[in-house]
Amino acid sequence: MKKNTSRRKFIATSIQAGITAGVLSTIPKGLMAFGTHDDHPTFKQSTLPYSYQALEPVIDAMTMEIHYTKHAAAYTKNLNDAAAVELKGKDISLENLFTNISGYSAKMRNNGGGHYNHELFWKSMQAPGTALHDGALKNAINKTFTDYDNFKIKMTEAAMTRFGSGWAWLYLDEKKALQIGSTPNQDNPLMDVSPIKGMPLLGLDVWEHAYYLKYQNRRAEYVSNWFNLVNWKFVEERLEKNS
Ligand code: MN3
Repeated sequence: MKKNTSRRKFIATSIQAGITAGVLSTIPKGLMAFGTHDDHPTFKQSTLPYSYQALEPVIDAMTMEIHYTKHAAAYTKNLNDAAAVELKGKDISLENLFTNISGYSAKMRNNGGGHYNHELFWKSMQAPGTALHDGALKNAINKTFTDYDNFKIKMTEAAMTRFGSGWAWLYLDEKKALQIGSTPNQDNPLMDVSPIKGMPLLGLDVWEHAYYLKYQNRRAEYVSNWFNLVNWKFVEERLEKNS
């Protein structure tokens, strides 16, 4: 697919330049100026694990569709544009890149974070109604925050005190302890620029684009309802993988 696309682009550009298709077929592949996007990491949105309607009534279908196909898609596209310039010849994961994100452009920081954070966000939700079950995650939450209700209060506080756009996080700090905090814009705890550092387990998007159509300015109501969407099994798997 990728090769065909770059060849089509090459042909189109070459025809514009007045080169005939006959000449084209004699040019060795290695000399083609196009297809440099094969030399840098590329990023793809994963398919949503549910329909746009699946999270109703907590998050409406229209919000999900716009959020996934417009906002999140734009982060992924812009990340790929930044990668084409800044990651040429590099084979690096986003998680590794974030540890030195201060060495890259604001475009890389904002869109790399935007892509990563949303990929995590989609996977950490499911149709409403599944409570936190007994197991490793519940034990860790109880140990750190006394109980689930207190965890919810702390996470809500992080979401509500984040001024403007950003994310609230449940994350594992460098000592593998559970922590709650928040970051502005599309930053996350993996970034060297972040004041809170560690591995994100669960992220809550508090950008207005995540809730405005249904909740308008009522962030508190969105946050409170959002807890009913959390895919605790997914969060527990991340905890176990990173402990
Ligand atoms: Mn968002």
